[in-house]
Amino acid sequence: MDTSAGVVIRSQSGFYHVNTTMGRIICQLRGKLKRNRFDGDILAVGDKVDISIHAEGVGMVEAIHPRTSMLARLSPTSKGIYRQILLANVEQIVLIFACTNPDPHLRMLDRYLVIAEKQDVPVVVVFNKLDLVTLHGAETKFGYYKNIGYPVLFTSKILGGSVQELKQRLTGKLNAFTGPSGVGKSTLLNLIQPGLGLAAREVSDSTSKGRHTTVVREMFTLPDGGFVVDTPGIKALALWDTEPEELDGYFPEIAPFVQFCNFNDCTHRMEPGCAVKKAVSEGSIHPARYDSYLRLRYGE
Ligand SMILES: Nc1nc2c(ncn2[C@@H]2O[C@H](COP(=O)(O)OP(=O)(O)OP(=O)(O)O)[C@@H](O)[C@H]2O)c(=O)[nH]1
Ligand SMILES: [Mg+2]
Ligand SMILES: [Zn+2]
Repeated sequence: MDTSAGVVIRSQSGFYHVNTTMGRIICQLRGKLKRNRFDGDILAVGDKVDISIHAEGVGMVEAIHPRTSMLARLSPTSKGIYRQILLANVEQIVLIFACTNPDPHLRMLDRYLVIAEKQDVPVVVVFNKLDLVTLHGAETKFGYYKNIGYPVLFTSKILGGSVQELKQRLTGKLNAFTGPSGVGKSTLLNLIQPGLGLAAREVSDSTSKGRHTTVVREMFTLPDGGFVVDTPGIKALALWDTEPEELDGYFPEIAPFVQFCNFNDCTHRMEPGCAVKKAVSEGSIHPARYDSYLRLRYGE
């Protein structure tokens, strides 16, 4: 019997397509890997695995390599909270929102950014549907993400905009495309590689109500190298295991000010001598970001 290492490129109802040097092998999970795991996905697209090959093109997943990162969300089920892994070992998160129609939910964008910062995964922020607004208007409204240090691209299926730059930024990496429904994720994938958006449409997740067994996830190969996985928007905040004090570090423009607060345990709300509040009033920290920070930290 042969053994091989590979990457999970497709997952559907307990069957995993694993890319190996011997081609694509369709695998199931060895029973021992399933034991005592009812609270979340055991294996996901992007996972690196060791497999045994039993017949032509068919095998078993024997071991899962430790993950370097993951994009996940928490779904409530009748048995409790289930951790659904949208993409394991993600190397870049592409956050797509529309300039308008639908208007971007920037607090949701900030939550994604925190998830990415926590895992040290680079992000590209894309505002699509530029044709429905003016570039000047879009830059005034959303440009502050650039000042924080995130790459911000404005795109449009009609005008193009920064579609080519987006394509270049995807090259050579395992990318997660994510963002709310209707913002143009599939459309952008089609612009990058005709046919990709259509393929991705089939995997877009309409079962966001906590069912997770029927979802197909698949990794698509990009023309110039690299991969992209279209993932559903995360409505529920999947910020497990995050201590409130940790948050400082996940807001790159807030973090540098914290050391200058008067009190070591400053909550950055009402203390005198709070350097964070001062930075907000002086314009170094955008008020909307400060608001997102407070909501994440104190649930306000
Ligand atoms: N005006 C305008 N409309 C766009 C643009 N990009 C996409 N659309 C339209 O927006 C709608 C949604 O586009 P999709 O690509 O299906 O959006 P999606 O993000 O893949 O949505 P889900 O698959 O539901 O998550 C479609 O009617 C598109 O034609 C754009 O740049 N400008
Ligand atoms: Mg889509
Ligand atoms: Zn403070």
